Amino acid sequence: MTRKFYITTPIYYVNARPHIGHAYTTIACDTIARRQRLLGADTFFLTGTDEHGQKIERAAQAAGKTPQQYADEISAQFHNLWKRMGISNDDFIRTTEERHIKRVQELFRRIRDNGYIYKGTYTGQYCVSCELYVDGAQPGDLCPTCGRVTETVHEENYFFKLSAFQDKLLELYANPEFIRPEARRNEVISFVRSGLRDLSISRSTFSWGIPVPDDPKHVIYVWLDALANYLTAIGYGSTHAGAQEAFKKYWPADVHMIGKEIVRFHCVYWPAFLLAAGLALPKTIVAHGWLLFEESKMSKSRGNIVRTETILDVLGADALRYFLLREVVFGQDGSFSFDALVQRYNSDLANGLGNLASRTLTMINRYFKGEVPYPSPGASRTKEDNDLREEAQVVIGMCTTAFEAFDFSVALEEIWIGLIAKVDKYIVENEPWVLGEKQDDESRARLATVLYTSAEALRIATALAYPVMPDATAKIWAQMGLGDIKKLELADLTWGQLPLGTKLGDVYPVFPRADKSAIERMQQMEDQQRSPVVEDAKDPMGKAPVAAEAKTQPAVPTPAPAAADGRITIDDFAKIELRVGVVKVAERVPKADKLLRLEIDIGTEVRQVLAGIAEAYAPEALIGRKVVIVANLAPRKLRGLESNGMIVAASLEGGKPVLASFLEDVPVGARLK
Ligand code: ME8
Repeated sequence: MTRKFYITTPIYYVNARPHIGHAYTTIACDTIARRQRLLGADTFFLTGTDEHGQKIERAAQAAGKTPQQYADEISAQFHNLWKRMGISNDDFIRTTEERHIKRVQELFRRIRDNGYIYKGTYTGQYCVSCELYVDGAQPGDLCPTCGRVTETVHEENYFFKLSAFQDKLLELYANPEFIRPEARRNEVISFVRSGLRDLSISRSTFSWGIPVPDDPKHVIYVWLDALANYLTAIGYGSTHAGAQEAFKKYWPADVHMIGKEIVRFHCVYWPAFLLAAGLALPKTIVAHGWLLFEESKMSKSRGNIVRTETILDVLGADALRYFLLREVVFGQDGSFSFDALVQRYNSDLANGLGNLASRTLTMINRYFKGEVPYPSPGASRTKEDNDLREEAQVVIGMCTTAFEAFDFSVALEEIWIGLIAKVDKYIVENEPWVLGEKQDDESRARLATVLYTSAEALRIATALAYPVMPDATAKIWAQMGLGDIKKLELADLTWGQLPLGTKLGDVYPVFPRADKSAIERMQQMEDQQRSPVVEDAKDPMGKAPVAAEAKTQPAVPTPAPAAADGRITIDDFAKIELRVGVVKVAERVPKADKLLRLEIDIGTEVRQVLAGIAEAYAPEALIGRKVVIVANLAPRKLRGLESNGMIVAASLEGGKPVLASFLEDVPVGARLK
């Protein structure tokens, strides 16, 4: 029987236009869904919009629209954006759809019939922006999640017996797979251990929501309404046989992917609702971090959002997908900047995968009339040929493990550093362009092996990168004459499957290099859109005290006096920021014998550094090597190129530099002190 796989994004509130924070969750899910399809799973990928509640009602009012008109407009923006980005969702649910409304009412009835709902009076504080009851808060207190002022609510409500589930929930969290990563799991465990109070699950002072069955003065609490989408979209509560089948097949969800700020709703309330309804629990809830822009969470009320469309217009969807998954360590916060985006695009896509594809395929066109050449038999292969083959096999395994653990950045690092950089080096060392000029049989045979080996490694890198960059990899696949990449059977991917004699398709560059004007263009497009205010007058939720994440000015310490013998103090040393970086790109600087131009990833960004080490190190040998860089050195220009940092090296007699390195493995970005 075919294995099923059901994955969901959160459904997005329709009070804000989509930005790249939303795209981030959607891209991560799309990547997993595409990978699962290639692995043969019957995959269902769900996303949609969250349209009820006081927050949306007020936002619509402020915009002079009915809530439905307002929700229709913004929901369509999300829908259209995902279409434009080629997101492969199987359904898009809106909580204002009839199918959802009826099925949520059914869920409410079931929980009530099971004895977990009672009527009472709620008096306390409520955060409209998070749609969260803030237990224990006093009038005037701020929401602990978003920092906005809470409002006092006093109303008759239906309550859910959340307190009855404390022990069951704690038992559930004993399974480390249930909440990932571990930091979030610990957070939830400590929240639940501190005691759970019953939860109000209806509101009666506004009407934009789903009426409580048999008591329409109340609307169902928007989080119960929204969370239920994961059930209703696949047919829960339907009377149609087809929908019931689908529900039986897909529930429980394999992965709920969410941002870290909505962990409590998904990991405490949601499993408790499901337990109360007697339904199975999702297998894994994965929480990712935030995308930061200008050092705080990208969000509408801060006015610091970056629109996805801007990046699509200038660099395309695959560039954004690659950047977000490669740059941000999944589970942690990560910064977004246009500079870093363009640097990564050029170094990893234009110079990396794009360049590998175009040079390998162009040489096959030139030297073998566009047909994949026959390599020499195994016995005559060199150690380098065999090494590359083995490395490719290792990368297939490592990449699989990393994707399965949601370590997207590690999976991509494996492909780029573990494989693409090594093929580049292999090509440079084997100089197929020199072999191609010779006519003797031995050179021809070697050329065939070198180009076959490079093409086979390219095929494997392309297959592994497909879930992250579906569009560009599909083009490379077609250029290689391999047909439709969606038909690839990923579970069987192994060295040696490239059919000999395959006729290549048309070869053209997939990632044209971006110049500096790309950054300016994107910045201009955003500046025109962005509102300069922090408290958005049009945003009824705009009471966000930015201070919640604003930085306080550090106190300036009095410097300790320097020693009279010229030694420096620890404070002087602390001024030098030494960091571990990894070399991504290395090339000679034309007409400068000693200089190499390096692009070095230091964890938070990729830096261009010029280093006078060309006489001691071949550029190819440096790719993937960890180095130490002085990260806070003022930039300077050498040969017209800006150098942003300095590599640390010992200088031997005669001036030969030797790069500082480590015996143990050290993470990129680590600070030396
Ligand atoms: O929370 N960085 O919707 P939402 C990373 N409707 N991810 C971000 C982000 C950022 N700066 N900003 C938003 C809701 N997100 C509810 C969910 S589910 C039953 C109901 C992502 O539109 C993040 O994944 O406020 C967050 O969880 C999601 O957008 C939804 O945000």
